[in-house]
Amino acid sequence: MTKEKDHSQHKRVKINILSADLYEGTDPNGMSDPYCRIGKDGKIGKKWITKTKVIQRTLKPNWNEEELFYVSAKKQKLYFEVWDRDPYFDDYMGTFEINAYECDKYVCHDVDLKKGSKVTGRLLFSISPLHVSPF
Ligand SMILES: [Ca+2]
Repeated sequence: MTKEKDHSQHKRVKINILSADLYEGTDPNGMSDPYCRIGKDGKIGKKWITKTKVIQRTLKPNWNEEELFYVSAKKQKLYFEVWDRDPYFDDYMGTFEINAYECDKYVCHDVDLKKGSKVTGRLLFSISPLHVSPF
């Protein structure tokens, strides 16, 4: 058994989580305090690898946060989840999933966020591949 990484099976991508337009607030004041997190596991509430800052009292958060990820041929998907920050239990607002391994050029995505089959808003982000240096 070797623990060396096979880089031919990995791809590095840069993601900029730009903004969202959420259709329904989850707080009593009709607003939310949204943040977006990214996971490699589709199960809600499970593993996540990064999250944006919380933007308070808005349904149109502007995050504009950049992150670098490795995606592998085995785990190709990234799940974007938007949550509303609450004092005790954050409210889940919607998900978008993408096969990040197929990314081979810069693309800006404007996509539906979904909670089950219901469209709960839109998410704007960009993704571009970074070539891994062999050195
Ligand atoms: Ca809240």
